[in-house]
Amino acid sequence: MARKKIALIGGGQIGGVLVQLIAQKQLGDVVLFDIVEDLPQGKTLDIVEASRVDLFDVNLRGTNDYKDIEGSDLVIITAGLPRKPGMSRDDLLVTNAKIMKTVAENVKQYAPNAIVIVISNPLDAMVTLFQKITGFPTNRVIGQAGVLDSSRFATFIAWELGVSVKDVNAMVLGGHGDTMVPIVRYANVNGIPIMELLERKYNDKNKAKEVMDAMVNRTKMAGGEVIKLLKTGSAFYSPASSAVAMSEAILYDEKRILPTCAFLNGEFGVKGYYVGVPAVLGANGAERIIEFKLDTEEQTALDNSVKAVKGLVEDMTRLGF
Ligand code: A3D
Repeated sequence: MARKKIALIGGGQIGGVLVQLIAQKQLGDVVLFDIVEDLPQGKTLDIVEASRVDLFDVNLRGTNDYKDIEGSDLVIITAGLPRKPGMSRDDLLVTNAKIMKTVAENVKQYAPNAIVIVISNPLDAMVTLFQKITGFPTNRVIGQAGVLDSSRFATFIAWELGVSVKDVNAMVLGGHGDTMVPIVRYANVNGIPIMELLERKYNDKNKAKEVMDAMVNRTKMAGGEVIKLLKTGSAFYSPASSAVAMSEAILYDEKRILPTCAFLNGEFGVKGYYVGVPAVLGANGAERIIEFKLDTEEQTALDNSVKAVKGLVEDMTRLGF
């Protein structure tokens, strides 16, 4: 079987880590595209020179020419500016929409059959724009946000309970903004509900709720917390890992259920918008949305998050994108 071809559009912080992870896992041959001359060539050269040490053997190529992404099976997009301290993801809308427009036009021309994972922010709007410009079927255009947001939530829960993060299952739905919706009711440690464990730990229902609320809030603000510490940009290791998990599910047709920014056709009461929901990821991209019943509070929170996504998409349309 021929190796898969993976194009990475954007050779910045996330793009670089993506190349390294994909190479180490030998998921396929990589073409790293960036508009900055020599940057993607330098990054791929640096990474491939570790191939003897890391024992991987795939082709890595840096380019400033879109033609080189021709025939890619998978495209991951990180082109665009990241946030700086004090900025919201929405502040990036105009700049990154302009960038996404050229990216989408070129991916449409050179990799018309690819499955595409968008990471650029504001995420939900950028996925929407990419799909609109390319006209690709919606199952082939998805966004990475929920895998990372859920992993952040799981990490905080593991620290709080003093258990291995490997045993924590927690999911975050909704748009990738401050209105995202960590689902507390189904969060568990190997099947045991988190709230029960917290109530046992504190022997106090109110205290348990207070602790959970703090973890939910930290999850929602987790991107900003990293930016404040880094000062020059936003998180890049964990977003790259998250996109790689989605890529593996797609390339190996794993049918994993991962929180994915996917196009909804009535699921969860949302029609015609990209929002974070659990989706089955396999060889055909987002093959199915997994719907489940939300309680009133969760549905209200999701509706509120969808409202924020709609607002952003409307702003983008008004601005001519
Ligand atoms: P950064 O290190 O600045 O890399 C972005 C790269 O895009 C740079 O190398 C630019 O040269 C390149 N670029 C700019 N314009 C173009 C263009 N027209 N065509 C191709 N490449 C171009 O940023 P980063 O890697 O840290 O972040 C990339 C994006 O991901 C930003 O928009 C972030 O906000 C976003 N992000 C998303 C998440 C999610 O979980 C959704 C998390 C973290 C960052």
